[in-house]
Amino acid sequence: MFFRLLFLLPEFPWSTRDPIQYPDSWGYPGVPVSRVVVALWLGSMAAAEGERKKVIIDTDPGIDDAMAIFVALRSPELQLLGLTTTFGNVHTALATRNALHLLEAVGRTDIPVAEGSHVTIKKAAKLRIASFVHGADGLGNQDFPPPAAKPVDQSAAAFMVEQANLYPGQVTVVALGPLTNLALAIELDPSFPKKIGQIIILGGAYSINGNVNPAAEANIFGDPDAADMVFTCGADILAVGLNVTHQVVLTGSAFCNVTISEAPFLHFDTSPFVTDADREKLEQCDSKYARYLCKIMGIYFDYHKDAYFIKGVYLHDPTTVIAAVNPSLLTCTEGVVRVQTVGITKGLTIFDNTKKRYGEITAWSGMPTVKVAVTVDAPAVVDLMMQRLMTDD
Ligand SMILES: [Ca+2]
Repeated sequence: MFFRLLFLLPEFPWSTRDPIQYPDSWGYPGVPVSRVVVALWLGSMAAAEGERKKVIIDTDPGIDDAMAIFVALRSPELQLLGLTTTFGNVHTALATRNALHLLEAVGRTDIPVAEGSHVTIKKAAKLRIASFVHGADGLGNQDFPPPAAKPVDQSAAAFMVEQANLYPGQVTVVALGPLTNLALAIELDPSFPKKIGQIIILGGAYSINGNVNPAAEANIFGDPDAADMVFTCGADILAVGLNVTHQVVLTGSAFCNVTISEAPFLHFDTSPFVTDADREKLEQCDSKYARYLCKIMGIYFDYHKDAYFIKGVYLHDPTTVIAAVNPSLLTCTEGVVRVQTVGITKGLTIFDNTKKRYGEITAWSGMPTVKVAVTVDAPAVVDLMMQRLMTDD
């Protein structure tokens, strides 16, 4: 069928002089090569378009959110359907403003932004805001002017449900903040978990300490009830936790080899840390993405130096987007994740590998399994991010 359609294509003038034709043995004699080349090119373009992963990024920008959004915009593997906003690093209204601003800063106002919930799934308004990590404005205290664009007239949850219905089984939500909007999408449409293609969550700390306190990772801590709903909803879920993202470091100076002694609270092998000066490379290149990020990154480096004693920054959010761009850079295990919603361990993610039959029914028994990332090719993730950010469109 494909080759039959080639006869419908016009012939190039230069090829009519001496058209090269496929031999009869191909079964479709008489098709000029130039037509085949054009057809294959058109076919590959259509295939590339068809194969691009449709992605919604749920985000609370956030310096590493900005990096992650830029990586997504610069990745031909992804088609960014929209940004949805949530509280976390900043309040939701500021997250929306920052999302619109980031798209404006790199000329991508064609991407819609849908504002998410201002409160947790249980309507709590006492939110944890990380101004000490990302600055009071969430973007390195740069006092950027307000964006001209406005969010769409639709909630984040409604946008997610709409896109999942438009493209059943094809949409990936990359969740880079607390999981309230996803939980609201499940409440809005109980069939959402079956209609969404995949949910990739930056959230949890599996067998290591958290980053809010020893128990909890920030995004899960932000709305543990929503997180427990999402983890047990039955969707195809990949969780990328601190055990993985703490291995992926953007280095800060030419002399920033990180050693175990410099990072006493890290419970894993630090050998994957790259030693090149990634920040300097970004500063020296002229892409608009790199220029923007270098403006806002300072406070993020300061925080990591104070909190973790490292001269680099963890690439939490970019690693999670790259899990959508190239899933082969991570390996994962599968089991049931439940979230502690109260007490001193509020926000703790507990993974059951389902290998043991417990003597009694537990809160994990019979629950849907999710994938949890366990290893990452950290240098490859950093390289991919740098490659995407150091060039322009
Ligand atoms: Ca984030």
